[in-house]
Amino acid sequence: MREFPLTLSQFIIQSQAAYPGATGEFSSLLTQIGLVGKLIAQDLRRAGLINILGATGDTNVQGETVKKLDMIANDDFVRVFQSSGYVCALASEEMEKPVFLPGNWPRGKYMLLFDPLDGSSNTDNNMPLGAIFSVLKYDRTDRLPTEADLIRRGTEQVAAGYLLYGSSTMLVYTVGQGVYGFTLEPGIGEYLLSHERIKIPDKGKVYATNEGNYSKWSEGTKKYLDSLKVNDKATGRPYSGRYSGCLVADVHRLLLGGGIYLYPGEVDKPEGKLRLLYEANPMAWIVEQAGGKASAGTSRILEVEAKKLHQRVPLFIGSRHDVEQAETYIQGRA
Ligand code: AFP
Repeated sequence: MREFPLTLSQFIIQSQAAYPGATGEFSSLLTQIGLVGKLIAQDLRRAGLINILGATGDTNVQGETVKKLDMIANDDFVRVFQSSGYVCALASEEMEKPVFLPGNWPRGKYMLLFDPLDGSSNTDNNMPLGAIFSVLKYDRTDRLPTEADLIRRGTEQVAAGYLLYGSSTMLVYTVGQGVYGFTLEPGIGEYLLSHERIKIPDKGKVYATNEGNYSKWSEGTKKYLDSLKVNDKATGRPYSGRYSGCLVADVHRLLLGGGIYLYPGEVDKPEGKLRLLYEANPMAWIVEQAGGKASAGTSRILEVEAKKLHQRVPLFIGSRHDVEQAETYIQGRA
């Protein structure tokens, strides 16, 4: 009989069997993420042909120009999950306030936080894009959730993952039992298991960062990046620079090949650019589950105290050795 890789649904059902108490609601939530991925991948394949490129002229809560595809991706997430019956709250980079499903709507015990289109500056030039999601559980029955219920530490996530729209469309996620990657087979419209138990190399030879910001970094961060450029074969240096402008694409590369991605704080923006709840936390959990590390420079990302929904945080993420090296320089211990 032909050997066929497991589909996402088959894998989730098999994994669910390991949780006797599982209701299937959680499994279906992950399948719905896959649906959103198919919808956006479809739009991206034709982006140059249909009028969804260019900016809407609006700006999002971050004051960034919103490109049409950002809003299409955001609407796809909201539309799919509003009618799914699996969630009770949705929070997005593109929405100042969360969406709370009304009491009379089909609701579930999960809250979904997401960046619907990561790397949106790549929209017009056919470079990689992604989406990042984080799932929290809400099991109170005495009241509906509020914004405060969404603002939780990364250690409280029950699932985290990303969609990568690259040469192929991938869904990569963890529920705390390792990291699994699925590749969309467009011919049959199914995600097939392609990367089982992803393990990030303990040390890499690639760094991903926007060096245009170098002059705004702390002395420790500058010294760290300078150290990666020293010509010393014994320690595998110099590293190669690879930066796509899309966190998902850059971290995916590191997850498979090792290395470090850094978006440091800056002198006038110590909190950095990336958002804690729906970018750093989910990517941090995935990388830790793959054996890597994710730091804000002086603390573990997953333990950073969240205070605001769109809170920003510096991010150093990737191979354990590389992140620890970065921390040594940043903390002045090098
Ligand atoms: P956009 O989605 O606004 O393009 O931001 C993408 C991102 O959050 C992350 O995916 C990139 O690694 C980083 O920002 C790129 O930021 P710079 O353009 O400042 O390097």
